[in-house]
Amino acid sequence: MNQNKRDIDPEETQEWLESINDTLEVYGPDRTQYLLERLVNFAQERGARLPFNINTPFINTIKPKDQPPFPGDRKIERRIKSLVRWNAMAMVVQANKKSPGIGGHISTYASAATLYEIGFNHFFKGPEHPSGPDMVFFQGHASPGIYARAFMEGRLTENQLHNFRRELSPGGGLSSYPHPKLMPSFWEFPTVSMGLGPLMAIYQARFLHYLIDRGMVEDNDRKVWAFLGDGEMDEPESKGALTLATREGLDNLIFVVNCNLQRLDGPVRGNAKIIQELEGAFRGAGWNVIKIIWGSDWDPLLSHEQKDLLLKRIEEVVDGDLLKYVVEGGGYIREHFFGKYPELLKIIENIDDKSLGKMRLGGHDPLKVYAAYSEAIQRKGVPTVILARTIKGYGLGEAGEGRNITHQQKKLNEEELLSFRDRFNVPLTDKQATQAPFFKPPEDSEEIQYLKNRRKNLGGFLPARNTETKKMEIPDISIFQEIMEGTGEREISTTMAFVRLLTILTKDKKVGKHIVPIIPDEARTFGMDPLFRQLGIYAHRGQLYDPVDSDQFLYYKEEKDGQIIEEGISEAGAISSFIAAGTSYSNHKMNMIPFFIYYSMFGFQRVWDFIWAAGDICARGFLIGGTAGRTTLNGEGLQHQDGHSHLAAAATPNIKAYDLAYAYEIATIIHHGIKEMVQNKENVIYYLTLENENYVHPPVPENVSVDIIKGLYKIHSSEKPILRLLGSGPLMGEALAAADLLKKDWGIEPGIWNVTSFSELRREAEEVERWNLIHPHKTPRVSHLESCLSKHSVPTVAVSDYVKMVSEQIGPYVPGPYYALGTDGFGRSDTRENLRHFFEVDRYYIVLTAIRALVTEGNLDIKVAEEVIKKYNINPEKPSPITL
Ligand SMILES: Cc1ncc(C[n+]2csc(CCOP(=O)(O)OP(=O)(O)O)c2C)c(N)n1
Ligand SMILES: [Mg+2]
Repeated sequence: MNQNKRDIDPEETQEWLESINDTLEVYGPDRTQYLLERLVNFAQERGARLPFNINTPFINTIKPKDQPPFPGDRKIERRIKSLVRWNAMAMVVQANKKSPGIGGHISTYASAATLYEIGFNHFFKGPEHPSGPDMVFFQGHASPGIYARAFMEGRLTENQLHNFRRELSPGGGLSSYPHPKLMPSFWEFPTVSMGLGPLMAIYQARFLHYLIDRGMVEDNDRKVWAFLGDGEMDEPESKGALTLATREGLDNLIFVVNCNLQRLDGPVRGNAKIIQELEGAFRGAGWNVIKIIWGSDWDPLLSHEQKDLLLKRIEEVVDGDLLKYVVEGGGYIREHFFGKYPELLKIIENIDDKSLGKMRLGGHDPLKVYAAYSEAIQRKGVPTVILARTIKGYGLGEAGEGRNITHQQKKLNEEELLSFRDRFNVPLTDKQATQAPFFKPPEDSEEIQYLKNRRKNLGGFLPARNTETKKMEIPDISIFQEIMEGTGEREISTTMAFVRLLTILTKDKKVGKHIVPIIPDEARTFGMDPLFRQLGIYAHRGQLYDPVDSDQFLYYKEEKDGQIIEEGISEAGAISSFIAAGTSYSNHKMNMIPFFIYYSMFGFQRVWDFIWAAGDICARGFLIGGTAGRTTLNGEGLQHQDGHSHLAAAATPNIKAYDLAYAYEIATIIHHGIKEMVQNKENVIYYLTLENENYVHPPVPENVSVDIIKGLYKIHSSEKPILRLLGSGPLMGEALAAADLLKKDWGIEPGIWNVTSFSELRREAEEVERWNLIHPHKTPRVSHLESCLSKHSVPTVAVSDYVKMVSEQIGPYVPGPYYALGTDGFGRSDTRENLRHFFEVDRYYIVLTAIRALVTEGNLDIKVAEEVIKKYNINPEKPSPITL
């Protein structure tokens, strides 16, 4: 509402308002909305350009008269909540007393307690609920409160609480934040990297629809709840898929944004109103927005005859003012908020300063929160966001309530502990309270009985992560026979080989339906478009139009039970779908095998934080980096050519990364990966880079599959071993060509090996070395690298289409001198041949490096190196690709 527009004809205004009022009373809100929209459209059609007003007044969305009755026992619920508050605070205070600096957060949960408690007591469905459990994303920094509740429920011991943030302590501890990896039967959704939670929650809700629409799970009205910080909403990921949520009709999704108006350093929006800004964004995206700003204490004021003036005053103030009111208290509020208009002072004349300072806000009022949740779970067709106004550090008083330092508050002095105890009536003596002990009422107390009973009715405790999955058979590797046999004369790329493999896999009776191909608008680049028709593109609404290519066999086929998730240009969205599908074994007790196929450069580099979270959440699946290799993807230039994703992959503990040269390697690795994920229930993610260079793929040699999986297998042995070449992925061809040149031009026959994974080789060698280090009296173990290469301590030249550090990973474990060639530096566009020369990874540089290595060993004269340079026209003045 534009407050600055003057009312030039109040009488006419009144008539309009009255007629709207009549409609509201007689026909209700739907008819009222219809009429208002008609009016606006009517005016717009006649040329009036009326800007869309995205905001509603800064008051609660649900009117007191529309609030449902509260079904709980408010007194007992308050006592339970107070004890959870106390224990959450005590956990952090104790942890920091024992080890100063260990961290933890008091203020986030203090602000969110009511939001969670209403959920726990009345809404969140647990694991034994007949409909299946809700999926709840808890705000990461609120973890002490969630632990404290689990303690009250008898699910965590006092000792575990003592070891909050001390996971290496005897008996184990509690992880700082929600980490399924670290507490696999407790936490389900990692949320603490801000922004990932909201996006992942949207895609979990969408994946639930996907499974329902494909007939793979029943529609049991399960909900996804995401509890988020208002500061967190500034992350681009947080708001990045809001329109997807409405487009997909995700009425199974509820966001609860804890609007305490503060983030870490200070106000989220000192000069404006974050709640209004978020309302605009969500409404604009089509969400159902429920604001709970003011608590019941405010209801009488907001229906007072001066309500319009009060509303005007409410609209005037900014969040910075609202925060000041929290800190300064009743007298200040009277003077500075109400005092601006003397008429407003009248409406609070019967409220003393103390009571004024304690007037409850919406997010701390169980009735308001209950009303909002009730509406949210019933709302059909659209997702709901609840914007709940709270106070950060609620109850901490002088120790931090609403203050700028509150986020970092980890210690309370004796006086502060006593006032916290008094504020929440915790039954502890002064002496006890000053020690900040944990407190749990006896098992037969009203409180414990009540909360257990509530959870029993709702299907058990949560968070609780499921680890049981329906069994699924997997096919024998023989289904990939044609791929293993090689391509004969035909030249194809590894990408084409993969697409063939995926086609075979999706047709398989055992696992076919469980394969989830996920593509961010790149299917045609990878030659995957034939799958559109064969598998269908998932679309919740089916295909409402006749596609432009409907007359063709391979048309763009969208359908309600389509299998392909075509994500559009959102790698962050696609990886979130991957995470949802890859955790289906836990969330839906059913294995789904996601293949996220993307432009390799826009994978790790762009969404590594999500990939890290995928490790935390124990997701399983395949990441397929297509058009990879800095010189193999040749025309696209600097921003496209990936030469370093394998470095990131190597540093991500649950990722098994492979850069593959031949079709049979792809079949071997993918089959093995499926076996690990489905049969062995291992939480692994495979990362495969595939390229678009065409060449002939040989048939699989005998007995190499185990070595392919380990990362290294032999292509060719030398009669007189003095040199070894290691080729990898698309540069295997250059390694083979270099071997031919070495033999033809210099009479040297190197041994040739194919590296499928530098990082797997490195990991195993490291583990073996570690074991040998701490078991000095046992027979030393031998790594795969050592068992393959230790017979001859000759120079090794390794080449890959990635930065040198990728192949250098194994350097320390390779016997003899080790030389790595790689593609360090920014990419550029040119022919493959020119690029490989530019990056000094082509056959000629391999030969030169090999010859030079033999010179250094004393096997050849330095003159030979000079001859190599001359013979192959290597320009000594050529600039380095790293500095250029
Ligand atoms: C991606 C990311 N950046 C920064 C942080 C550090 N951080 C932790 S909490 C916090 C402030 C959170 O504010 P808000 O989202 O409003 O939550 P509140 O505690 O106020 O409920 C920040 C910056 C983080 N966890 N993740
Ligand atoms: Mg906040």
